[in-house]
Amino acid sequence: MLLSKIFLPLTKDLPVDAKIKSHQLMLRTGMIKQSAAGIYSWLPLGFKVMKKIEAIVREEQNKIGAQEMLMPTIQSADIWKESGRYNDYGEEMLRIKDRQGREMLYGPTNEELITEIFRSSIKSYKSLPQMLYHIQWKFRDEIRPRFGIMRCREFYMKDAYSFDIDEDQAKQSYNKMFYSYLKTFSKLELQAIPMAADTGPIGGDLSHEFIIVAETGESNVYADKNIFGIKLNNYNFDSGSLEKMRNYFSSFYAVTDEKFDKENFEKKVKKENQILTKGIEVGHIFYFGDKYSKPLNCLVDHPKGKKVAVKMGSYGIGVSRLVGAIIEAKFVNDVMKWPKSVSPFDVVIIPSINRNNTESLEKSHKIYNELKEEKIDVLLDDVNENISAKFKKHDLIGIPYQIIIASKSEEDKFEFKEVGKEAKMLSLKEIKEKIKK
Ligand code: 5CA
Repeated sequence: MLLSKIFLPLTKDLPVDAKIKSHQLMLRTGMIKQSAAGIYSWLPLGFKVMKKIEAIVREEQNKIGAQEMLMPTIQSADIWKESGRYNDYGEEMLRIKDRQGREMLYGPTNEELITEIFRSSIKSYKSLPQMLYHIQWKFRDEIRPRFGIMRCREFYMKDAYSFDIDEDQAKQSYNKMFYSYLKTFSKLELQAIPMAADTGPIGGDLSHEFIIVAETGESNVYADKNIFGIKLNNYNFDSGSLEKMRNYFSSFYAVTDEKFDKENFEKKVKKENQILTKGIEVGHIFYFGDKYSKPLNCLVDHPKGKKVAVKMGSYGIGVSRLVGAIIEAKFVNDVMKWPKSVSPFDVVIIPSINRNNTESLEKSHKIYNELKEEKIDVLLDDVNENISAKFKKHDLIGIPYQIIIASKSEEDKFEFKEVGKEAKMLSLKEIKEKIKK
């Protein structure tokens, strides 16, 4: 695309009320625009990044056999009354009445709705296990929405739900999801550490938060530094190896505030390995057995004859929060570099343009067309401004590869730069290979 044509409302000023890097960068590069407290519109640049993150999340969910569906954002209060959470959820739930006076709500999560869908169609253990997910907007009337899309009221979440006949099988589903989360975050070039967590309003007795370390995170993190060095192998999906993998992670101390116990931390982790830092929660998984299936009467025939409540878990990833979390992790010394997997463009061409010389712009258009033919998603900065202003702007937009064209560039070699590295003179063929790798 041509930069002069796209909707990219860049601002030069540092937004006054944006306290953290990601919020500032997203406003300055026109990725989002606030429409009400804690509610944002996603403009083309931000939307493109979020959709790429969503695609990676989807791919990794599908790989473990989770099936995508879509539930509505508006739910009936009736099912929440059946589970007993309608009152418990408190003021975080946005409650609405329709014209007939029926009580509705904007879903903050979907345990009740998915259980209701499941109970009306699945009757036998023969149809188990099942794993369903959707990627949908949620609303939580947070008391203090802050940090832009990191803690907002309307946000985009992947939520998955597993259904199994007994606890052993359900733990296997939990472990698959645990593994899938590690894979997902590593594709996003993030190191997300699974930490034993409190279950809060979702409930249950087994839960992990996936946390990326960042000074601006809202969670306090206490961990053994060795957990950061674990290499993720390719595991088989047999129960033994996945359980071993989760136990291995769990053998290192890593918790957030609610689970922190100073005495235990000091006893289990050598002084030199103790890490006390802050982190951002990008995912959270729960096993809660029959907490919803029992009150909602979601029963299936057991092989031994009687009917039993299915054993369930739920698994969330903050898809919209991840956009901010990636910025917190990758925006260093005022220079942004998106991971290639989610960058809004593969490469940007930056010609040095001046009024008397259109040669570099013409050259740039030629390269632009050639790259497009190869299905490379390329941005051409055809805006008429000086080169140093352009560089400053691209420090923020964060496309990982730049091709810099000066009017006196050689015919067949171009200055190619990976952000954060030395520039090199390469042929177009070599550039294409680098980008596609
Ligand atoms: N039903 C469960 C799992 S599906 C659930 O709702 N879990 S959660 O409450 O932990 O949310 C899942 C993920 O959504 C969190 O890990 C976080 O990344 C994201 N999230 C939660 N609240 C917000 C918020 N206010 N703003 C942005 N993202 C949020």
